Amino acid sequence: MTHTDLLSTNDVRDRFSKAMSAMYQAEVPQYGTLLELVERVNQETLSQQPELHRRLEAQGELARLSVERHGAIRVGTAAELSMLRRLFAVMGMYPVGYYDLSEAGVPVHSTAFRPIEDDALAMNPFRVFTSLLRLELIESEALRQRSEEILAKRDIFTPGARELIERHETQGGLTSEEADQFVKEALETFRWHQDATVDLETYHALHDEHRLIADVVCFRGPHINHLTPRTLDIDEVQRRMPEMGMNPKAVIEGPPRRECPILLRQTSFKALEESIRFAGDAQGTHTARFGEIEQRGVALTPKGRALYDQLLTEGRKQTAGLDNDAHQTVMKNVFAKFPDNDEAMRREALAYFHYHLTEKGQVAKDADSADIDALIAQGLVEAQPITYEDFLPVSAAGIFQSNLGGAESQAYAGNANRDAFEEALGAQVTDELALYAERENASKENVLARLKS
Ligand code: OOG
Ligand code: NI
Repeated sequence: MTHTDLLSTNDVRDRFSKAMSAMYQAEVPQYGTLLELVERVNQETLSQQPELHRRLEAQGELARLSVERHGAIRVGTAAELSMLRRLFAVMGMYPVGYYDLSEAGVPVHSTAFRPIEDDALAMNPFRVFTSLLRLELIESEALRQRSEEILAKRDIFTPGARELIERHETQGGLTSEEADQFVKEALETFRWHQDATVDLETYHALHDEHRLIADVVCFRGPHINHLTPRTLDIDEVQRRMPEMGMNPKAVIEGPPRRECPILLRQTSFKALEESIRFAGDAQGTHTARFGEIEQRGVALTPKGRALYDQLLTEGRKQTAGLDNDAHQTVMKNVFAKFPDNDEAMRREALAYFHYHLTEKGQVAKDADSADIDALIAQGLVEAQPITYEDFLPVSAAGIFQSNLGGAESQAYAGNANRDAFEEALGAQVTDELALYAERENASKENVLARLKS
């Protein structure tokens, strides 16, 4: 087989994300309604803000807007997680970032499988937030054992998916026909099952320990629990959700609305109660699946992130129990300390930027400075914000909580254990901040080299 017969991993991911979206829209019709609303608000925002339209187009962000999605799944064992790592690699998705959610009372730790290279992100940035249940945090010894036994009996992958993952590994990719088959087989892992693998009593016992444990342990596979389109105006989508029959979570997570968006803002419509047939034929319900939206802004440097974390903590002390409007007002006041223009964020090294030559810079020869600030001042170089491609642990915990039935859970004393996560994964997770720093540096070196020649 020649190399050219093989499809690029970007194309496999693109096919998969579209198939996943179609499956989820068929499974959860409200998700289709959410997509419609987001599309409408995005179009309105673009026509009301021609400058934003121009900028997104110039940055190559417009084309990917409508394919922009992430999803989330939760698995129960190390074997499941490490096989998922191999499955996502077929689609050019690699584990980036470690997220500890135990501190927020959710007994999981997580990573995001996502594309890494610029061109891959630009083509289709589909990511899957993937959590591993931490059975060691479950207090009841009996329930922990019972969970382990149940999980040991299931295989969440089809034989066909396993075979095609191996073929990808030995062949260095898949042909177009193999990729279509792979997408079909891989989707089976993420499908919803209306029948649980356990009886109602076991479900209740696990559910009473933590709703999330029941969600991971009692089913045949890690059903996709939400998908997430990208919006240009999350406040407007949140406001209009009820008009379209959706019940939004109480508040938008993350930073407040700004002129220059930072990191990530998220909200969701709340998980639906769905009927389930339990072993022994008892009927019951389970609440797991929802729809989410995200609005992405610039990636922050460690310094910017420290300021974000500090202000978030400060804000959260004042927002308990507030409705979204009051919550956002508090956050806006607290975040007044975070400079709200690109140039200030760049000068103060709070955020990452991609440098490129302006039209004037492209024809300039032998620029007499190697100082990027001077070159910007001379109009030879321009800096564009680099979009944040990752997640936020406090926001993720908020999303989990509101879709697990609301009530805040107590923090687990267990806390972060990145080593254990990586051992289960069978690989190290890539540090997300290092990726942004590399992209910024490479762009800087590139413009300096081109101006010298
Ligand atoms: C994942 C919640 C986190 C996000 O966007 O922060 C998440 C889950 O509920 O499994 O998806
Ligand atoms: Ni999400």
